[in-house]
Amino acid sequence: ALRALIFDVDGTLAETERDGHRVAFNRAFAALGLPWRWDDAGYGVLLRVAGGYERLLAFLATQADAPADAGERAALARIIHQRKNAEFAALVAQGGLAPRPGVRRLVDACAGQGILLAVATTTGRANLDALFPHLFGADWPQRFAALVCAEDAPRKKPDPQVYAIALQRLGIAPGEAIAFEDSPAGLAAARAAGLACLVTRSVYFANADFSGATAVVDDLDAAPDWPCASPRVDLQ
Ligand code: XBP
Ligand code: MG
Repeated sequence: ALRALIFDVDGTLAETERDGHRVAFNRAFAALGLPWRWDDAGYGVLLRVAGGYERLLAFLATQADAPADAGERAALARIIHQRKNAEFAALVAQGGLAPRPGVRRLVDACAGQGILLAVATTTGRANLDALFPHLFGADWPQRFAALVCAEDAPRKKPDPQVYAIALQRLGIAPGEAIAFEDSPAGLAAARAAGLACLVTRSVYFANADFSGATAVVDDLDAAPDWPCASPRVDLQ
C-alpha cells in the first residue's frame, strides 16, 4: 500500500532555479567582485550537475580566469556557494516563489489520509528553512516525517543515497512510496533506490527524456485524482 510521498524540492515543489538560485549565484558573483554571470540558457546546461557547490566546481574548472589550482577553486566555490545561499534566502524573503500548481492540494490531501510526506533533495537544509515557510506556512516542519538534504546525503543525485536515507528514516520499503521529481538525475536517483517516480516537467527540463518514469505530467494539477484519492499509478 502507498504509505509515503517523497518530494524533490528544486523544480518540483517550486520553480526555484531560474528566478531563485540562478539569480542568487549572479548576485554572489557580483558581490564578491567576480567576473562571471550565468544567463538562462547557460544555467540550463550547468544544471545537469546536481548540487550548487558541485555545479560551481564544474564551471570553475572550465574558466580560464578561475584559479588554476584545484584546491583554490574548491575554496572559492565554497565562498561563492555560501554567499549564494544567503542571496537565495534574501530573494525568497522578498516573496515571489510559490508552490507549483497542485502541490499544496496534494500535501493537504496526504495529511488528511495519514500518508507520510518526506523531502529528498540535493539542496542544503538552509535553503529549505528559507523556502518552506513561504510554500507551506510557519508550521511546515510538522507536515514532513523526514527531511533529507545535502548535509545528510553527500553523494548527489543521480546517486540514490538521498532516497535510500529517506526510506530508512520513514521506515518503509521502496514499494510503499512514490518519488516526485523534475530532472533526469532525480528520476535516476529515485529509480535506483527502487522507487516509482512521477515527473512534473519544469522550465529547465521541459524537453528532457524521462523514460523509466511512472508518469510525466506538466504539473500536479494535470494529475487531478491521484495519488491520494484513487491511485492511478501502479506502484510496481
Ligand atoms: C537541485 C540542485 C541544487 C540547486 C541549488 O537539484 O541541483 O543544486 O540548484 O541548491 P534537485 P544548492 O532538484 O535534483 O535536488 O546550491 O543548495 O545545491
Ligand atoms: Mg529538482
